[in-house]
Amino acid sequence: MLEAGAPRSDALVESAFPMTGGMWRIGVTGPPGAGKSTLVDTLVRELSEGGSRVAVLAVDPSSPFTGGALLGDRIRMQAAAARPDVFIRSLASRGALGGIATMVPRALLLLDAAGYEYGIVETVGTGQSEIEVATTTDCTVLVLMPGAGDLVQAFKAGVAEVADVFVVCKSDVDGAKRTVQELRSRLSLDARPTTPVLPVSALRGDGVRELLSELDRFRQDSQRGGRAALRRRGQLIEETNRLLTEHVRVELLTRIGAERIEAAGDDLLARRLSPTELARRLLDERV
Ligand SMILES: Nc1nc2c(ncn2[C@@H]2O[C@H](COP(=O)(O)OP(=O)(O)O)[C@@H](O)[C@H]2O)c(=O)[nH]1
Ligand SMILES: [Mg+2]
Repeated sequence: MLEAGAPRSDALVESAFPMTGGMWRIGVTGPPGAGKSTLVDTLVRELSEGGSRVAVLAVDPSSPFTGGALLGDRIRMQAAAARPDVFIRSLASRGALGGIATMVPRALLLLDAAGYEYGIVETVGTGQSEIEVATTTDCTVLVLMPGAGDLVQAFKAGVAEVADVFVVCKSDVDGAKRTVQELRSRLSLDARPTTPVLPVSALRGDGVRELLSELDRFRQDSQRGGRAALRRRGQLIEETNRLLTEHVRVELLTRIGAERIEAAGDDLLARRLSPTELARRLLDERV
C-alpha cells in the first residue's frame, strides 16, 4: 500500500503515529558487494536470538537479500525469517511514488507501531537518495570493503559524513587491517577520532559481538545525552517540510495547469521566453 502511494496510507500512518517511537532504527549503507546483506543477516540472527523483534527493509534491488550469504547462512536465515519476530522485505528503489526517501520512514513507522524493537534499513550508499535514507535512521553504519577505493569514494560522495559507525567488512581477507588504519587516520584528520571503526567478518563471525556492543553503546550514549531525541526531532521536521513541498508543488501545478509549461516549450527553446519569466508569469496570474 505504501509502495503504491495510496492516499489511504496517510490515514494509516496518522493513526499509527502515537504508538511509535519505541523502535531503534539502524541504517546499513555502503557500496554494492561490500557485504551489507551478509552483515545484516548476522545482526538479525544475533538480535532475534537475543529475544528482540527485528524488521529489515532492503533498498537494494541489485543484491537480493541473503543472496550473498553462504548456503548454510541462507538456510538459517530463511528459518529466522519464518519466525514471527523477524520481518524482512525488499523495497524497489525506483519508480516508487514520492521516492524511497518518503517511503522508508513511513514503512518504519508502521513496523514501529507493530512492536518491532529494531528496524534495519539496507541501502546502497552511492547516491543522494541513499544518503537521505541513511539520515532517517537513529544510527548509520557504513560498510566498506578492504582496499582504498571504497574509502576514497565514500568520503567523496559524502556518505562518510553521515556515518556514525564504520565497519570494514571481510576482515578475513588481505588488506583489511590496513584499511582500518587508513580509515582511522582519515577520521582523525576530519576531527572525528572517536568515531568507531570495526573490522568484521560476517563470514567467520569475527567482530560481530564487538559491533553489537558498539551499536548498543552508541544507542545508550545518544539516548542519555538527548542527541537521539534531537536527531528524531530534526528528521520529523524535515519530513514535514518534504511533504509540504510536495503538496505545494502538486497543488500549484494543478491550478496553473502543468500542460501550459509544456506548451511553452517552443518559446523557451527559441529564446522568446526565459524559464524565469515563464515561472514568474504563471505565478503572477495565479494570484
Ligand atoms: N571473505 C568474505 N566475504 C564476504 C564476507 N561478507 C560477505 N562476503 C561476500 O561478499 C559478497 C557480497 O556480499 P553481500 O552481503 O551480498 O554484499 P552487499 O551488496 O553489500 O549486500 C558475497 O559473495 C559474500 O559472500 C566476509 O566477511 N568475508
Ligand atoms: Mg545487499
